[in-house]
Amino acid sequence: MTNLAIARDPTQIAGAGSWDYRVLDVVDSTNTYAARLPPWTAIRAKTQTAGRGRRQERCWVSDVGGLWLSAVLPCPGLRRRWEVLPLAIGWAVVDAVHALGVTTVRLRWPNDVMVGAAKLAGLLVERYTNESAVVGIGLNVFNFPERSLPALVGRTARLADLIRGDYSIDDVAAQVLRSVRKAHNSVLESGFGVIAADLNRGWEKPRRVKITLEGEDVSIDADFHGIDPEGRLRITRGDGAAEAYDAAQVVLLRET
Ligand code: BT5
Repeated sequence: MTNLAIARDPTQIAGAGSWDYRVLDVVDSTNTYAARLPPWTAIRAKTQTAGRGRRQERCWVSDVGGLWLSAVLPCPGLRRRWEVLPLAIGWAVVDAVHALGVTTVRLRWPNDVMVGAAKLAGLLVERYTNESAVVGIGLNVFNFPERSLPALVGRTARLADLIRGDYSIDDVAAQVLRSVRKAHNSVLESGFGVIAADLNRGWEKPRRVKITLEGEDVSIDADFHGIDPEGRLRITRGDGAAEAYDAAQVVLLRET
């Protein structure tokens, strides 16, 4: 376990790059709350009553002690440019957790932040307007999600078990917001190339996966080969034929 010593300076959040950062006690979903707020606003709730996952039927357990954060980002220019944002934010959260001292953190396509086979964080990126996107980040810190949802036993990780030291949820938020700004800058300045290359370098490839595609009942066995320049999942099946899918086409990806 890493020991963490973060400076306790309250301007740390400003140091993350002039975010308008607000902490609320309870909301239904920080993403819903942030939907009409201007870019560079970040909302953290101590708890959410209806935290949302990436699909309608999936909920996000948001008990006290976790980081439930939504950040509004400007998305100037072509809409297509920003379709890679969910992956770029996944990269950012891994970058932040890595900077906090957890070297084993990794991204499972498209945007589950994992330590081993346990989920540390999940992301929900939504576009409500042409000009901006809401980036929702749920990261387990001091909370116990499996106490609220026993089905999660053995399947979640939390920072408190990975890094020791005197730090707060706001300290973690500051680091995450810093990395989110870094990822946003990278997409703005050079498109997705830099982050895509970094992600592909970090992934173990090929890796056996089981995939359920939208509209199909049976899952397929495949080899994972990372992402293409648009961020789509690259796989091959038994016959060796290469295929690519975007995140909306894949209901479930399991590592086997
Ligand atoms: C996600 O969906 O992983 C996206 C989670 C995004 C949550 C943030 S919190 C701030 C913002 N406001 C919101 O309302 N949402 C965002 P998905 O890939 O569909 O995974 C959902 C699945 O993760 C659930 O079905 C559970 O199996 C599992 N899960 C739920 N709560 C969890 C938790 N606290 N830690 C780890 N896994 C969890």
